[in-house]
Amino acid sequence: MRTAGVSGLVGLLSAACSLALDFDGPLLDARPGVDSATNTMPTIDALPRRPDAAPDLNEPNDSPAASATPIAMGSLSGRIDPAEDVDYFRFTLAAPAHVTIVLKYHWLDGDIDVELLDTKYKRLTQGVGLETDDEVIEWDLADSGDYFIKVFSYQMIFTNGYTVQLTIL
Ligand SMILES: [Ca+2]
Ligand SMILES: [Ca+2]
Repeated sequence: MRTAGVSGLVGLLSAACSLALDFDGPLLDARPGVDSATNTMPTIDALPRRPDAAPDLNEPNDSPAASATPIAMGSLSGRIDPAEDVDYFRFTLAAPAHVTIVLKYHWLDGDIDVELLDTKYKRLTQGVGLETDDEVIEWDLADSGDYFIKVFSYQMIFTNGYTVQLTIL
């Protein structure tokens, strides 16, 4: 009985392990540039970089309080480069509004993400999709004041260009 019980337990554990180690499905955390066999990243210099990348005319915009780029209804283009770069945009509401923020970029060139921050720089929501070209945020803002859009690269390891589009309704 005791031997059979242990054997049964081993069987259960084996079944659990084989489930946990099933790599046939899609990789949930696949990222551009990641070697799926070793799960390692190439060096930043080896990552794809557009040779014709234009400089980011909105720089410096690394601080929400001191240097955020003003944005109104419409679009602005920017670039995360170097990978540690963070870009802040500021828009002002005079009354409650429904805002839509679309971050347009090519995911295969480098994964970048977007966040919406409130008047005190606290994150309200984020767009951090995997393996998609664009991030979309929709949010209802109840108070007037200055709000902030933060654009940055996943784990600060990618460079990429983007367009951020703001709609206020
Ligand atoms: Ca930038
Ligand atoms: Ca910046």
